[in-house]
Amino acid sequence: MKRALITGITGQDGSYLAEFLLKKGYKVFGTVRRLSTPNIENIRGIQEKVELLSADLLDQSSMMQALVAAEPDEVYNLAAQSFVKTSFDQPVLTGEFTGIGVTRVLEAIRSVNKKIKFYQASSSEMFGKVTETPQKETTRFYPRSPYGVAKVYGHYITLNYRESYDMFATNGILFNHESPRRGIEFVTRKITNAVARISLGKQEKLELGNLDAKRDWGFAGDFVEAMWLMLQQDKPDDFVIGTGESHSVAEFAEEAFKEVGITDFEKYIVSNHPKHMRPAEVDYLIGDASKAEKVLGWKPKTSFSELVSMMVKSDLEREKANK
Ligand code: NDP
Ligand code: GDR
Repeated sequence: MKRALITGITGQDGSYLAEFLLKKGYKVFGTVRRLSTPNIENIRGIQEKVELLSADLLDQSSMMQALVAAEPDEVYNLAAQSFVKTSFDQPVLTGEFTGIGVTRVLEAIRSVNKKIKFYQASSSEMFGKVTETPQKETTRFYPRSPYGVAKVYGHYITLNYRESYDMFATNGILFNHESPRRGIEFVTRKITNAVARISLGKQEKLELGNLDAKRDWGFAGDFVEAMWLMLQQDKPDDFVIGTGESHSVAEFAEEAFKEVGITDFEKYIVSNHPKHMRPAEVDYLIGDASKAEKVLGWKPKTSFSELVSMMVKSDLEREKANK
């Protein structure tokens, strides 16, 4: 039986990946950090099937102990401060979690067992102010936020450990992926949650920032399969994962409101709200995942409209239950 350790198992991707690996017959371990109210909502359904270990990306020895306890064949480093807007408010902490944290995990692997395969959650935010469209593995990085800069560090330190210590260290450069488990602060979930509430008469307006930003949005459940496939290869490498389709925030909102029969959606939206504007914006991202298709045999399964519909339906159910 293969063994995997997931940092960030309580997050959106961690929970989908854990479910995916359990189905593949893995013994799954996940790290959780000490919080006053542990965030276990996403893994409630599989809590008895996974083993949770206490570890924090800020604490080197806890990462080492987690590796010693789990004895994993594969480590998926999904933990991070992952909200771009917050990275402008907490740039140093974001660097610690999202950047240096990667080195802590790599160092722990190097000390405990160099044969462990490592996956790093790199991001399309590294392309930032894009120098080429669509973006692929060779596209130059030009990050536009402390988060993006920290991810570039994480990306290159992963590459460096691959080359310096002959470790199986792989970067998955994933474009935005969403789901009903997406944190409520991210724009997609913020919209689908508001759409559900507005249609039920619980909310009047939706405050958003820049409606013109365009993203390549896929479904998280599809994307975790690509993470696993990357670690099943003979050699470590870097892969872009995206859908090859891009939509604006306004288009996402239009589609989501349509799902509940509202067509004049603009009247519910307050745009360019200063609270949600960023000091530097990423305007337009679209991924070219042809290398992943060729080498990994990976393709997205869920369309944009299926994704939006799934998220709106889930929020409607949740809001109806939350009287
Ligand atoms: P989430 O924000 O949903 O999850 C982040 C996870 O990291 C949570 O489990 C959180 O734990 C954990 N975490 C945060 N800080 C620490 C810390 N100091 N020590 C240990 N654990 C910590 O992110 P996603 O699931 O959306 O993303 C997973 C990874 O992929 C992240 O690295 C993200 O940056 C990256 N990424 C995501 C993309 C996306 O579109 N979703 C696209 C490209 C990359 P807790 O529950 O305690 O808060
Ligand atoms: P992003 O996701 O920054 O792409 O990072 P987010 O959903 O936060 O923003 C997407 C775009 O929408 C615009 N926007 C708003 N965003 C939020 N959150 N709230 C708003 O009210 C709002 N209005 C407009 C933003 O300006 C932006 O252009 C996500 C995270 O998951 C990262 O961890 C990951 O690496 C990247 O995706 C790929």
